[in-house]
Amino acid sequence: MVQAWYMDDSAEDRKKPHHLQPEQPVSLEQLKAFGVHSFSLDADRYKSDPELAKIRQEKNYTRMDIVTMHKDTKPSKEEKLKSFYEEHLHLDDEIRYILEGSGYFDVRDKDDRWIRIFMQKGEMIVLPAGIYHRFTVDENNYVKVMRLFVGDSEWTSFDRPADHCEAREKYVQFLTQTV
Ligand code: KMT
Ligand code: NI
Repeated sequence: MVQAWYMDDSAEDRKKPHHLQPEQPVSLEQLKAFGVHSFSLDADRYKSDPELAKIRQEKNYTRMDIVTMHKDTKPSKEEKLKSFYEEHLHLDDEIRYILEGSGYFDVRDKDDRWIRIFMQKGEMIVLPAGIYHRFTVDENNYVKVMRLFVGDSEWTSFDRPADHCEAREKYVQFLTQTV
C-alpha cells in the first residue's frame, strides 16, 4: 500500500525521504479528501493485464507512453527530471503507473503543506486536475513509469503560479467541499 507523510522544510537533496519530525503520516483516506487516488496492480504483467485494460477502457485512458529515469540519464533528460520537480499543475488528471523502481510524488494539501507520496512498483496514482504537485526519483535513482492520458487531451504543465486557470479554480472549489 502507498505510504505518504508530511515533509520537512529542508532544501537538502530532494531524493531523500524528508520526513517531518515528529513524523506525520498521511492515510489513503486523507489523500482521497484531496482528490488523490491510488491503488495496486500487477506490474509484471502490464503488457497483457486485463485489469489494466479494464481501467483504461472505463476511464478512457486511451493514450499512454513509458518514461524511464535512472542515474545515467543523459543531461538532456536530467533537465526533464528537474522540470518534473518544479511545482506545477495540469488541466487534466495526471495518471501514473510505476512499472519498475520507485519515486516520490509530492502534492500540496489545502493549507499548502507538502505531502510526499512514496510510489513503488505496481502502484498507480491519479492526481486531480488543478492540484499543485511535483515528482522526483528517490535515492535508488530508478523508475519506469507508464503515463496514461484521458482521450486526446492536450498535455501541458503550468508552473506555479497558475491560480487563475479554470482547472485550478474548480479544484479549490472541490477542496472546500471535501476537507
Ligand atoms: C508530471 O507531470 O508531473 C510527471 O509526469 C512526472 C512524473 S512521471 C514521469
Ligand atoms: Ni505533473
